[in-house]
Amino acid sequence: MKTFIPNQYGTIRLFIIMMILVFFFIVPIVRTNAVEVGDVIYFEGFESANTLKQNGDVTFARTKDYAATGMYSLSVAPTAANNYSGVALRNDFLETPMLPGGKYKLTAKAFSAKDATLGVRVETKDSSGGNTYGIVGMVKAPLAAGQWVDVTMNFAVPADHESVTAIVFHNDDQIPDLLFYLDEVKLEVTALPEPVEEPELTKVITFTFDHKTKEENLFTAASSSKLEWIKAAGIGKNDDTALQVTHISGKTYTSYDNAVRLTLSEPLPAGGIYHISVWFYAPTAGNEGKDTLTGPGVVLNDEYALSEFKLPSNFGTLPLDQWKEVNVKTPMMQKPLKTIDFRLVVNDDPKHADLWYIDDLIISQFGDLKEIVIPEWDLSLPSLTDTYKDSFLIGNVMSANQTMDAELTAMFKRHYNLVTAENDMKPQYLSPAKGKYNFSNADALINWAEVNKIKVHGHTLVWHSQSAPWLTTDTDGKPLPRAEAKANMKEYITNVAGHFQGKVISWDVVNEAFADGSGLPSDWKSALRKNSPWYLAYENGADQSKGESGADYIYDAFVLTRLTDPKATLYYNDYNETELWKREAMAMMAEELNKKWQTDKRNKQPDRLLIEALGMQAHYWTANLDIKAVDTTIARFVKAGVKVGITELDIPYGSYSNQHNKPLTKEEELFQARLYAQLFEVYKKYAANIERVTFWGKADSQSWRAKGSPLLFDRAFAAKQAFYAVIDPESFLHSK
Ligand SMILES: [Ca+2]
Ligand SMILES: [Ca+2]
Repeated sequence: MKTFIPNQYGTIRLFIIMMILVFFFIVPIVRTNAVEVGDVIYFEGFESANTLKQNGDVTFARTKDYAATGMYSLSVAPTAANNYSGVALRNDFLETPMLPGGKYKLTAKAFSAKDATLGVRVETKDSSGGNTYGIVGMVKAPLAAGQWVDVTMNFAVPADHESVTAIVFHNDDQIPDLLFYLDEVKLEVTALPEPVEEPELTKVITFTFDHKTKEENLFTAASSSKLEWIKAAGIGKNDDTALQVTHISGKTYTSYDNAVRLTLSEPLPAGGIYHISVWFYAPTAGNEGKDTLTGPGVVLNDEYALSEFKLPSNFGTLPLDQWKEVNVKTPMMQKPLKTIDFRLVVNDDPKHADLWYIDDLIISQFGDLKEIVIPEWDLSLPSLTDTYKDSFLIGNVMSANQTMDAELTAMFKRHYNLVTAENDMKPQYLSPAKGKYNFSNADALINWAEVNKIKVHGHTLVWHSQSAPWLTTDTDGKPLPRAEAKANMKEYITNVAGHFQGKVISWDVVNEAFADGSGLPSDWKSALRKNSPWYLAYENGADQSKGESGADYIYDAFVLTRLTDPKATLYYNDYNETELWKREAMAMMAEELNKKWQTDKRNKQPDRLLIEALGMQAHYWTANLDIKAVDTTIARFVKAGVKVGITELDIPYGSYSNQHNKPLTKEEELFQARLYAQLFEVYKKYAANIERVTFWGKADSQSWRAKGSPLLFDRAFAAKQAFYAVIDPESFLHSK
């Protein structure tokens, strides 16, 4: 409903000016909460700001290079390493969010200087809280070189879905060096959800901070603050009591350190959605010299790493000397709600109050509890590492923030004796800028591995993707001169491989150096990814008369790593490794560089290879996994004299061009399991040559290719047929 409400406090003069505006320029309107069909709930032309958010690995900025209208558009350069990177219109940043049961029309103008395709998809949480990617809406827009193209997507959000997460503009076809521009992004309501009765709020718990003896065991502060139950006239929101929080001078402002935690005497059950209302207050006195205070907000169950448990998603600010309400709805809790932390969101002193109060906390439950399956690892299953203890190591990925999960840790120790950091050891995280190294996440993971007697594989040192520009590129985005890139590589590898020396058993020294090609190369160098920033920098100043080329970075990377950490096994790692041209290129490279190393003066171990192992990423698809090609590839690598590692194994259902979106049927699960069994038959045959088999993910729900259900364990963490296929491939194939 659109209503015109003149400013009742305005003067007559202001009213006249407003009337002129009404007639000649704009109609000032006050929008009520109600939305109508035809309302535009989002518009971005990038003229004064950008409100689209990062999604995955992407560089994006407002630019004057091109514009569909006005002066500005948004340039977006996503990685080609995955199909989801790009920019997102996040629903939680919309003042009027998209709702289940609603229908919407997205329009945008898109541009690319080269022919390309642009993926646009809707991401939601379905009725059980699982993520969906593109099921609700998906278009693939062809972008003709040099033209602004209209992109339109009409979609309906199913009424049974829990929520809408985002609309994402992404590099669906994983086009290398994709650079596209967006302008005039608009989201319109085309149908409203059927009105639903708001479920009843059941009042669960209230605190007014007038019962110190009852409350002081429930509310605690960590090391940075102290708490006091204050009783003074008018101090509370509606009464004379409030909980006072004082920052202890000199202590950090980091996360929980500076929060107040409520530990519920009885956790609120899983399957519920809860409403939390609480009031915050910060007085001027005690907060002198501060910047604008950021927040406040709450964090559920100590989950500081998960954005969905940090509420509200838009924190805003806390004005001094005014009570401010935080009024949030939790997601459907998959685990019981045990703790709620109250805090000002930022970790830096100027934006965080030193003296603040909370009062009138009310926690209620929305509607009835839903029955949910709480995923649980079954530790009575046969162990993967025990099964393969005489054959090879069995690995999986972890991230630093997962190491706090005791149940996950127990499961990991049971099935895996090797860990690869899914992200924490990638160059962009370890060294975002020259001279800057950040080892804290990686060290947390490595300490966890050490405590649990799990070996660590280092991933990865030299890669064209997810690496900070300082290594290879100048501030104008041009390749550095060869000598400078060489010096940077030396600095990086010496620092990083030096830091982890003795803590990793092996390194992916160079990752994915080959292009996406075809046809047998006569020379492996001709098959390299020529637009890799490392290749370009090494080419910049290469003396061709001495046989130098961009390809030389590979040999340098291996030699530098060997000299820095002589004990580590050195891998070259790549995907599509079973394609004939690529396996040949990989093998030829290993053969040539290993031969070169034999006569290198720096080589103190004449019997040892430089590239000791070739990593087969093994990111397969059920529709076209060719078991024979896997066998042939391993045989070819063995012939090259190197060891083999299966480094990132997963087999989502379907194919790259026909991706699966639904849970697997019994037949589909069996089909996938047979492929796992056949693969492991091959791996066992070559056990003497295979160092390790690493899976890329633990449960289907946690996979980077989750929608194809690619792993051994399902969303409830239950063992799938594929697990039993891996445990005993021969019997499995015989019986099924
Ligand atoms: Ca514009
Ligand atoms: Ca009170």
